[in-house]
Amino acid sequence: MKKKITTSDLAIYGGTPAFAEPLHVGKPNMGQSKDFFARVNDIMERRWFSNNGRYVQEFERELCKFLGVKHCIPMCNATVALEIAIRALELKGEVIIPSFTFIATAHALQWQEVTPVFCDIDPVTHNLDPVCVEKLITPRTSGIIGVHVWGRPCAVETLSEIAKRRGLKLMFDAAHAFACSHNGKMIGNFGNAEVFSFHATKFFNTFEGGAVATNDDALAAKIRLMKNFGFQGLDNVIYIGTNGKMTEISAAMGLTSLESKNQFISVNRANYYTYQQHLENIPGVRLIDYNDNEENNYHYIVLQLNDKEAKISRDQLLAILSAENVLARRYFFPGCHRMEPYRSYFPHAGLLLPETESLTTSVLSLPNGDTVSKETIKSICELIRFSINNSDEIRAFRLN
Ligand code: T4K
Repeated sequence: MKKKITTSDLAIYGGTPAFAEPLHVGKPNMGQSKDFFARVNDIMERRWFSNNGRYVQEFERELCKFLGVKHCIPMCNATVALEIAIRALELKGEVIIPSFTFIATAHALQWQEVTPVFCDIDPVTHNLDPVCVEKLITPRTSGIIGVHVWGRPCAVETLSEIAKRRGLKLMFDAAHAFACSHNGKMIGNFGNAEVFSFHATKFFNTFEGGAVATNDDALAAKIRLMKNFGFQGLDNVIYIGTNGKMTEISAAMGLTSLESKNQFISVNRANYYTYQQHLENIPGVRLIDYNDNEENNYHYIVLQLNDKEAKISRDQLLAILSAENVLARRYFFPGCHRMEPYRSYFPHAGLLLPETESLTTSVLSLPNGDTVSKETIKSICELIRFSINNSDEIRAFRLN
């Protein structure tokens, strides 16, 4: 990064961007490519590419071992995995979910004509607020899907108690939470089922991929059939099914990624603390916390901005950083309830979602992973510090 000295050096005013190349949030983590290519060569030689091949089976065994769960069924992506789990659990009518999530959580329900009912979140954990959940239960409610946002576990026990007492199914969208734990138990073991994403942008990837984890044998058997068109045996279809299968190449990537997961975590963790250190004492800026007594993947570096204290809005900061080639992301702006078709179906949903509305305008995800050096982090933090310390001048210059 070149030295930024004055406001007029900022790229929003025509200065050269601080970074020559874009710094992306979500740049994939990669294990050892030689181990991956060895597996790929084997796949090519044996000409077995899909349909529960050797690598997918091995991947499933390794996942189960790591998570301490009975079943962790690999799939082509988490969205299809969610759809299959929702169908296998026979969710119908209404299902309560947070609006503060990636749109896939809502779409997986709506795609099957189940209505997502958007619930507000706890401003501290960013996860479903159980008090709001309880208020939204109606005779049409069949389940709750909590999302472990940023890999930080939902209020698992309270949600389980509510689900049990009200006769509801409980699922978790654990797309962010691979390699995270709750009360010493790995995520993947809670509710009726949990769904991981192994998308390229996730902590742990199989290019595209996902999995449904469950300790329920009957549910797992049903999910296995549903992800393979409903086939039981060669010529016998017993359920409506779809194609949710993971390819052998993806499983090869998964096995390779698994071998490096501790390395991914230690890099992410070190980066997280470097950000913490360099963002200290900037007015209105804090990073989300992780509970160091649990397993975390530290994949998400989430800055929360108090615009009154910082005297600059989240979107102004985003514009400044983007111009410098720091491509931070506003996950999950504007919230599912403000996206179609939900904003047309429920135009007033925001009135019941004050914490969601506030959070979607105050958080910013920053780059992480092994392509982000300590020096880069320091420079990103300096840009943030400079922007906030000089917010009056910057605003007067151009931003509104
Ligand atoms: N539930 C939750 C809570 C989720 O967050 C997600 C996915 C799902 C369910 C569904 O999981 P999957 O069906 O995808 O397995 C990205 C991802 O595509 C999506 O998987 C993820 N959540 C979401 C949070 O982020 P976009 O629309 O932001 O993607 P895009 O193309 O803007 O890329 C994100 C960033 O990553 C960019 O800065 C570029 C960078 N990138 C991306 C790819 C694919 C790379 O550097 N390399 C790459 O290969 O959705």
